[in-house]
Amino acid sequence: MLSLTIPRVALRAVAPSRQLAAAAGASSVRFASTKSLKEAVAEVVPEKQEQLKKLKAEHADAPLGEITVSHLLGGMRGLKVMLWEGSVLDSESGITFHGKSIPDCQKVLPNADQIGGKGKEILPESMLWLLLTGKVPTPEEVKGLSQELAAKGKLPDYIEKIIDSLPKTLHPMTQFATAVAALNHDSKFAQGYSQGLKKADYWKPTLDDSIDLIAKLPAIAARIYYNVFGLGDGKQAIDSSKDLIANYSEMIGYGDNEGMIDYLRLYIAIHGDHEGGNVSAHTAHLVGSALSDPYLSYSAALLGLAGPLHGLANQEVLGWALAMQEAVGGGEASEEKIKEYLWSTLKSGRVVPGYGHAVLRQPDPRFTALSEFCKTRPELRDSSIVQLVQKVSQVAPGVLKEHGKTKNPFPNVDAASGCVLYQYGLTQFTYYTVIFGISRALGALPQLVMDRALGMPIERPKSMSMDSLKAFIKK
Ligand code: CMX
Repeated sequence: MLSLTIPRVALRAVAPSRQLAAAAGASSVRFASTKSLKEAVAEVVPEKQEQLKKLKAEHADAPLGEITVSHLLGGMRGLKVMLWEGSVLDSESGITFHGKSIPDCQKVLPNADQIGGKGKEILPESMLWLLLTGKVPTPEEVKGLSQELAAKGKLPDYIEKIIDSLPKTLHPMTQFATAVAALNHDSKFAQGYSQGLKKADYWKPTLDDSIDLIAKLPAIAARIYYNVFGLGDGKQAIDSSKDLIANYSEMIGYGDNEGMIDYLRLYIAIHGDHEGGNVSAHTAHLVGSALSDPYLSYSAALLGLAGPLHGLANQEVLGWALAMQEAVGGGEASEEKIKEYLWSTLKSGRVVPGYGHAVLRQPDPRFTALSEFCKTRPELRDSSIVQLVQKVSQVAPGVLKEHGKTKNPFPNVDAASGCVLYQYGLTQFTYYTVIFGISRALGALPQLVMDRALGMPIERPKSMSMDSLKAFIKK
């Protein structure tokens, strides 16, 4: 493969390979010649269409299990009724992204060091590429994507005005969903559809809109942070030589904090996709199945993410952990005191936030990855709240097992995510789910592209009333 050398300077977004080639000869970062994300997706689409055709032809009638009344009454747990290409969640081993575990991804997906920045954690751009194409991108491909996102990252004036007009007291997630929905003003998919776009081409403007939205999420999130908390610079200072999260960090006032920037990269990369059945991903897919454009579909997903049993749990965890810290002490708290606190939560009829999962039956590998990150940084190793959260993760499974209700007594990702943000000084926990919201687009939107490429139909499961259910069973 051809090898190029480019300087660490801003390159414009369009046709990154050509620009990198143009810049060849200058010193410092080496890349391999390659393609744009859109070209890479265009290669994958016919393969996926062929795979679907075969599946339909050869296995259309293969049973995938039995549907019982308890499925209908129990939130459809375990029912295999959705196609989702980006990731698969195994109850024992956890999430894999196109077959790759989080440690695999940490080994093979390009990081900031490899594209001329600073940082060792997975770049969200790399994860996005993997989720969309199933392929590991080269550093040059990631750099090109980073530049494309930077070029598309600035918000139109009307979006800034909409966010600025919202009351500061409105929850940041409601603000986030509002701004994302309003971006559909410029949707290429919606415009193309109204002008008679052919079905075979639906995926193309869906991809354009998706990339545009992913590019703008950090600026929306930063504007909300600035308005609600008066923090960050309130400008959209997007530097095309920087990756998505380096730019986001700059906008929220963490541009100089290497630990925080790399933590945000890891956090956002590994929260990106968790197969299709979770509330946010499923919502994007469902709303998108009505051919709503990516902005509307993802806005709806964000509103699902804002529920306390889903994404909002990371906000809940931190409030709960800080109250515990006050009651029992920090990292030095005794096991007995932690147990007592856990029991007091359970006896008051509340759930222990950050524990349990609808699918997982082991500790969440995302929790493990974030905990491992904490070990690599002295400012986190020495943090009282990080230490307390780690200690609780050893004590809580025993208490939850004894309590006997939850099917999974182990920590999920939300148990660990907030305490690191808190330690780095991002103490506004009503903002935490917004960061999750930047992330989930990495998985939900690629599936929307694939749904359109595969011509997936509008989703319309059958519902039943209790009377009709009874009559059906009698028959
Ligand atoms: N603390 C106390 N009780 C719990 C519990 C917890 N952490 N997790 C589950 N339970 C209870 C449930 O409330 C349920 O009780 P009821 O029978 O009285 O309704 C019982 O255990 C069985 O629930 P389950 O089958 O184990 O769990 P579900 O699939 O119904 O729910 C989840 C999964 C995540 C909503 C649940 O474990 C929970 O509420 N956890 C705390 C909130 C949380 O951390 N959410 C984040 C999840 C990750 C994510 O979506 O990002």
